[in-house]
Amino acid sequence: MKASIVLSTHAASLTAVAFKGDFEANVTKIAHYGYDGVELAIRDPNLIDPDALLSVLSAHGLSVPAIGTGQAWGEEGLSFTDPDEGVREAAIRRVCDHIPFAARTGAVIIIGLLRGIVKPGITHDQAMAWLVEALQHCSSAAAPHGVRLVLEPINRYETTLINRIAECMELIDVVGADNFGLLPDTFHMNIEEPSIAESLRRAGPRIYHVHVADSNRWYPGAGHIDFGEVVSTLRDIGYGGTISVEAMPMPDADTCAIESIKTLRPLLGTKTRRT
Ligand code: LER
Ligand code: MN
Repeated sequence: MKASIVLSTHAASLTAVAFKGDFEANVTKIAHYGYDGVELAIRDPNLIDPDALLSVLSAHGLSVPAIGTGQAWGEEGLSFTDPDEGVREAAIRRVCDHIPFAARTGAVIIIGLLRGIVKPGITHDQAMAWLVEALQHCSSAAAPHGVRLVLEPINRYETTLINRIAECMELIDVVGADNFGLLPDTFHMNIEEPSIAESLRRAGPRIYHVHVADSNRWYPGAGHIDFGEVVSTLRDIGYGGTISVEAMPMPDADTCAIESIKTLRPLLGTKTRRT
């Protein structure tokens, strides 16, 4: 298993992103702290220069295991479940626009807050039907490029759609695409799941990416989640992907990154050198 940390390519209002702003300076620090990769939070892929980003990343030997899309919801209000058809279509287009860079980097595309919420006047069934339609569309568009998508169960205080792993597993069955899986986030799981280990076991091979933060959304080690159990459970179920730190920059971004890797590295094993 590898370790990454979330880095936004632009200034962002998302609170659980430790690094934003000067891309090269942040990448340099993250590599120096001992991470294998960076999860890139990208509001709009049309605003990035993929060649420039990749040249900085490869100079520092960092991979891109995942692309986060939530800023399109946070900053622009795009979602798969908005009552306005134009907004739903724009959200689908936005996800499809991420496919070329995801194909180049091998990143999974994360559907977190971009799924939306059940808006007033809309039934839960209607929102779910729009969600399934959007996920089927995006998964089919991504499949020929070898790109995978993941939906992240998010706690009840942030969305009314898919809070728990079990709900996401049902959704995965309904969507019916091999390149569509699940992203568990320990912060959300600590709120919603009776047992984090048991829910990870239930999700098994459909886990394509993992987010970690402690119970207080600070760095792993700052709260009461048992990361030894999280990592050993992931190992037991054969997870060989990346564990990505998505935590608040508390007490500051650098301490968050340093403390996170201090907790995770002994659990994950030595950093594998990229050649
Ligand atoms: C996104 O990965 C997430 O976990 C949400 O809570 C956004 O903050
Ligand atoms: Mn998350």
